[in-house]
Amino acid sequence: MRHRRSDFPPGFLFAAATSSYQIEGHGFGGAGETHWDTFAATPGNVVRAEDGRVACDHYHRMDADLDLCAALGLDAYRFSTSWARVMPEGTGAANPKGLDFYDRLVDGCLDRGLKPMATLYHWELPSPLADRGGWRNADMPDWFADFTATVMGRIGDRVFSAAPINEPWCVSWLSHFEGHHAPGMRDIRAAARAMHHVLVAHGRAIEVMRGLGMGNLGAVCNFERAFPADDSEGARVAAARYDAIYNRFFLGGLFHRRYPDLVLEGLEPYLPRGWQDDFDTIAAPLDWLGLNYYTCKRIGADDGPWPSYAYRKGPLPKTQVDWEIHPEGLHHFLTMARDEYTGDLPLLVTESGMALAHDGNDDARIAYVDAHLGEALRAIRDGVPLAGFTYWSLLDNYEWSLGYEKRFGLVHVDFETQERTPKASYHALAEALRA
Ligand code: IFM
Repeated sequence: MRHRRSDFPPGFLFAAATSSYQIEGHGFGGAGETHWDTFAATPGNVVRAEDGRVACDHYHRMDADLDLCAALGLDAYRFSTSWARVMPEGTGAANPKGLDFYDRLVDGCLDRGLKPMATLYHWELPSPLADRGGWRNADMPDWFADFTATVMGRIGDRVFSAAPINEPWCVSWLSHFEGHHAPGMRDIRAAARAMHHVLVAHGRAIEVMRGLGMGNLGAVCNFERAFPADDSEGARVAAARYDAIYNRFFLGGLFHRRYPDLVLEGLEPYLPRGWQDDFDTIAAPLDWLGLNYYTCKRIGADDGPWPSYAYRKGPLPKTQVDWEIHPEGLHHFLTMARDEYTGDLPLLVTESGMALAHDGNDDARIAYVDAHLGEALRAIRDGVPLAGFTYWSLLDNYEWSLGYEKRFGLVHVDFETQERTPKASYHALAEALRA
């Protein structure tokens, strides 16, 4: 790897990320059923109908996994807390084993000199809440606030940082408009409501955590560069609309107290009544913004109803999940966020990584990480207040509707034996961080 820790400013944080449902094993420790369990059990939704009941068995192997983080030389570990593990019914009584688990996880990080970076929600909605409409229900922010109080009441005194919701676009648009993630809906009204409620829930969680005296609170959004697929005016407009929905709706709410016109033109009739009054909650001041960035998309015009765009194939080399590799997009979003939304607020790359088939050669992943570190450095040189870089993911894990075969890990996981084997990228990153 060309880039090394010493190229970055002192105190710059290097981390790796995971999420609860993708690694823990939801069949263990009294976790409640989630909408991902039933989504996966429904034919056609997930490759081989795989689910997260066992996953990487991190529930029983937490110490070994944290040892891997420490041996890699990381400064921080980004994990998420499962709502269904902590509150199996979604509301009401907490599961003591679930709280104990996150308590041990945080202490396990601290014992190893790793800063625990918590995300409250990374997609495993308790089924009883899904039964009540999940993110479409206007009560979700209150339920989420209760969950926040419960879990952060236990670990909030020791986490280094916290963010309420990972990737609001996935929670709402991907899951309620495109139907690719649980609950698998394809409905514009459901999507509009979910997009708004997710942001209100974010704001309520921030309020609760501030009330507990916690600091270093942020938001984690995902970004995809949108290129017009051709030179036509139709493609230009379609790409701008894609960019507004994906990259600007959530930032607009969080930092400008409004939603982009290019999104309201399609979604406004479907937003919940009184949505304009929620921006005091949504735009509660933050201490940082986290950016998850992986790829770009080619967007063409489409004759169908709003948003009237269609995906086209792009020319760049692709990862195992067929995503184009476009490292410059990371610099684009770091500067765009700073210039148009966040100003001096610290930014963090909270996810960057690639899926690569396991055939023993990990060179492409090493090159991917190196190129993205290079773009992060270029942004720092251009004055972006970037404070850290997080690789997704520490372990091969459950890649949602794609099941277990898409391998994002620095560490190979044999899902038959649960044996962990650090890959060449793990060793290359360890070397870069040591140097
Ligand atoms: O695996 C996911 C993760 O859950 C959220 N961000 C993107 C990753 C790769 O698809």
